[in-house]
Amino acid sequence: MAEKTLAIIKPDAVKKKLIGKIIQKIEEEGFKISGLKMILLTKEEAQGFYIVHKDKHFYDPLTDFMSSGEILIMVLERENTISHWREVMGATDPALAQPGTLRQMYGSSVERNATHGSDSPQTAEWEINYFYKSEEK
Ligand code: IDP
Ligand code: MG
Repeated sequence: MAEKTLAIIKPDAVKKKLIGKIIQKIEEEGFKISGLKMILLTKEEAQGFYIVHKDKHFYDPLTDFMSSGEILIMVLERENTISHWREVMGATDPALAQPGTLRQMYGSSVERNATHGSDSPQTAEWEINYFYKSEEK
């Protein structure tokens, strides 16, 4: 079974009408999109999703941002899904991301960096379960 990752198009990129360009890149990179939905997180849901960062200085503004507008949630699959998606996104800070990466092209700050990707198989499983609970799965 192919490795899965959770990918998110964040509120900044949705507002900038970048959904089409980002999904085009996802398909060109050989990912299969095996789940996709648009949702608006509550502050509490954003806090739950980013609970690993609860002690970081950016937790409160980050969870405000992530609940500030609709986001597109996707489950992606291919070979080396997790590492390849993180490569396609680029570094967390768009200013440090390689040319041609999604965050370099579409991010505007370390917080508003257009996309999310899981960082390990364990995290991917937890994150996918967070958004695709029980009967929906
Ligand atoms: P990642 O998204 O590249 O895995 P993480 O360190 O897991 O990066 O951070 C989660 C998210 O928190 C980032 O994508 C970004 O939106 C935000 N973030 C990370 N570091 C900072 C920071 O120093 N200032 C503001 N926001 C940050
Ligand atoms: Mg992370």
